[in-house]
Amino acid sequence: MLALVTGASSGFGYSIAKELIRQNYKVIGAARRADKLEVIKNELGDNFCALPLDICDTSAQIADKLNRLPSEFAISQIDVLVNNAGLALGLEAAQHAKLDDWYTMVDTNIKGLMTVTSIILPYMVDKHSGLIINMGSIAGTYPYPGGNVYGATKAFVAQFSLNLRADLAGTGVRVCNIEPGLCGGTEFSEVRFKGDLEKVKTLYDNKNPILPEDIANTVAWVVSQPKHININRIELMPTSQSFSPLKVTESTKA
Ligand code: NDP
Ligand code: 8X3
Repeated sequence: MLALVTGASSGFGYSIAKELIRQNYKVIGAARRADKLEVIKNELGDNFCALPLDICDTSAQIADKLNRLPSEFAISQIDVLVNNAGLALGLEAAQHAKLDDWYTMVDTNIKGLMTVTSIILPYMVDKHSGLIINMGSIAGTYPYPGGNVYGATKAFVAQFSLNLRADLAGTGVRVCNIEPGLCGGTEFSEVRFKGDLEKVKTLYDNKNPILPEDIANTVAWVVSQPKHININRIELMPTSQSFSPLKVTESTKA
């Protein structure tokens, strides 16, 4: 069995690659940082193929890299695509957010995911088999202050996953959207807070968040389901996370 995991250089992607290899998969691990992927290859061995790749590149550039992989990692043979690469930038209210950050989130979480999917999908349809696992987020379902474009990109991922299912009816290709809440042990918040480690620490301290291994276990469970079962979506939170009341402010005078 062969899997392509995007965002494999850290966090969930690394743990997912490790778990799938433990389950006898071969894994193509894609991310921008070649040095990180090389360290992971040294750890995980020959069943891991490091693929330095920016999912924001053009479809032709990405397809070209994927087509040059060694035959045992041929894209025509990919059984599982884990569209995990993604990021949040900033937690400011929309009126204070940076437009460039918004564009980067859209380019990565939406357009990059679409590009990789569009390259791999025809091969899966041709062999009447395949599983696409998208990494959504609770931010795609529940609004929160500062979640603006990040949450909107994950709402796209959730609806794209369901619409893919509609299009793929009868093809044997399955699609699942995993929607985690607060997860620690990744670079996610360091990226979101642009290196402000104090903010990162405050967010996770004493929260007992989900860990990358938990997400890897979730992926392992999804891939272990028999082919006649499609897990449409999975939403998971740490027990320490739940919901706030709706906010009501005093009305403003014009
Ligand atoms: P990390 O920052 O640890 O991992 C993100 C991964 O995406 C890295 O491997 C990074 O590698 C890769 N990546 C980012 N941009 C690109 C790009 N343009 N091309 C290729 N790879 C890219 O965060 P997580 O592991 O936490 O996040 C993984 C996914 O899970 C994301 O989609 C995130 O939105 C989602 N998620 C995270 C949650 C959390 O609380 N941590 C909760 C819910 C969902 P590199 O920099 O080397 O390119
Ligand atoms: C990341 C989870 O709650 O920080 O997608 O948006 S959250």
